[in-house]
Amino acid sequence: MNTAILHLGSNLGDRLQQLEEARRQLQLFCGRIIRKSAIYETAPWGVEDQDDYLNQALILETKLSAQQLLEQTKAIENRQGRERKERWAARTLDIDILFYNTDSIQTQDLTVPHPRIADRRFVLVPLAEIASEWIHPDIGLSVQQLLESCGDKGEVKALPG
Ligand code: A4P
Ligand code: MG
Repeated sequence: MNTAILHLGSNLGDRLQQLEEARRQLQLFCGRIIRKSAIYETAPWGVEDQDDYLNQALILETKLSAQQLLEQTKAIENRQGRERKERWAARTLDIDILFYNTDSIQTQDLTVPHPRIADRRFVLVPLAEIASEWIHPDIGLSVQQLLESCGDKGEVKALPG
């Protein structure tokens, strides 16, 4: 069994419903969600002229390889109406693979750990809620340490409940 940590994002359409449907399809096609963070409302990062996101981090136990997991998560994004426009554009659903076991993977269509984890509070805050002691295999620091040294000041607030 493998452990993958995923990050979900949505800022188009019914954002809560998109995240819920993503979790349902992940359980159906990819494995078992063993932990999930709260859902956070976050200021858009990168391209700032767009609506706020909802973001959530998940720990998934899976029998899929990292490549198979990427294929399945892309299929889930596509079924949920994801359109690929310019980079960082608004989207119904984005599923990023943050970590896969302690692997470092670099192929044409997959980079793990996800390359921009350390720069983004909208990733680190939900991630620290469920995996604060997880060590970034390339940087050698824990998620909590990455959060403490992150210079991003973007707003990240947990939704109530
Ligand atoms: N890819 C490579 N590595 C991975 C990985 N570890 N996980 C490839 C997932 N995909 C990976 O992704 C482009 C390609 O990256 C894929 O074809 C896949 O093979 P995409 O989802 O089509 O495009 P994208 O998401 O626009 O690009 P990118 O560079 O992945 O953007 P990010 O880093 O996902 O950023 N602000 C807030 N507040 N919240 C957000 O969730 N998200 C983004 C997107 C920008 N700003 C945001 C948020
Ligand atoms: Mg993405």
